[in-house]
Amino acid sequence: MNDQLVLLAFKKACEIREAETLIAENYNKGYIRCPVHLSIGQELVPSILFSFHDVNDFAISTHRSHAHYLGKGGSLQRFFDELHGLPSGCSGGKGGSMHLIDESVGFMGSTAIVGNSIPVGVGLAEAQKLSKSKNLTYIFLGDGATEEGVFYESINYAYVRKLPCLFIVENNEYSVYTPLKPRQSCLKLENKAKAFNAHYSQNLLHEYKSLFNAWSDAIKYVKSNAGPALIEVFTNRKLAHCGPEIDDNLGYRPQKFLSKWEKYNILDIYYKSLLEAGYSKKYLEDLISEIRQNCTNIYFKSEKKHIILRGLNES
Ligand SMILES: Cc1ncc(C[n+]2csc(CCOP(=O)(O)OP(=O)(O)O)c2C)c(N)n1
Ligand SMILES: [Mg+2]
Repeated sequence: MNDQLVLLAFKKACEIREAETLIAENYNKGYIRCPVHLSIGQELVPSILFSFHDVNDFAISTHRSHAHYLGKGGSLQRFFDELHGLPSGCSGGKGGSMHLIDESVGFMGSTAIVGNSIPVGVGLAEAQKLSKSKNLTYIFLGDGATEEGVFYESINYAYVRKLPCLFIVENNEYSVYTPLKPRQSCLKLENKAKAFNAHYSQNLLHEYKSLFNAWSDAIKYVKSNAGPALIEVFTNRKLAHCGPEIDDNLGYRPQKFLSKWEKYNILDIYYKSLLEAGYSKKYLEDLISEIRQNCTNIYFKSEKKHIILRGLNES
């Protein structure tokens, strides 16, 4: 991964963090009426997705899909408009946070029912294969979704039909408040993926370079007609499962777990690497300010449109 690609990934990660922070900061005004599952802390996967940007690849995602939509290159304005229920939103303002789509960049949709978009992704990959496309389909899911029967049916079918599917599992170790152990008899996703002959790799502590390499290998693998690949990325969501709050006071995640992830903030990791690569602190700080300003302008444009459309008074 050369320095330009690291810079690109850093910029995307900053844009996603900023967009999510704006939503969190403004949510309680009540202008966004849909529930939001924010992915602050989980920007590694979508930023690496962006470094492999190809609008002809497809992607599908879950209830926590903002970052995947943006990482696939989805329009930021239409995203904020969607959250504000506007007709100019990416789903016409009728879907909200959990039903994002931007077909122009291959982001083919996200849905609220855990596991339910997985077979849709497999179907998209089958269509690619049948039409002799050279592209692939990304299927984004969480650790909880690997407990749905359809995950196993889908990965099996993808192998049997040798479909170009790349499953990316963001394992934040929680399904709402429940950790992995009381949920799963076999904790190793590696064993489960390999049982279905999927090519497997994992990323433990936000090592972005090794994720980039694993991602590149997985793309080559699925494009070689060998069947699906699965990358498991351990990560951490910083906020509550749903909504803009920090809920660490509830105590469902051990302090040791939270402190561990404090050390692996992906924005800090990228920043440090870019400094080491010779980019100046001023250059990086200016870049962050520019991204912040741009996101802020776009966000408040949506908010304003919402206020006008609904005839509300500004709070
Ligand atoms: C079929 C189904 N069961 C339960 C729910 C309620 N639910 C919404 S998100 C979620 C947790 C999913 O966990 P995971 O797949 O690990 O994703 P994360 O929220 O950690 O990103 C649950 C149980 C649902 N939406 N759909
Ligand atoms: Mg999870």
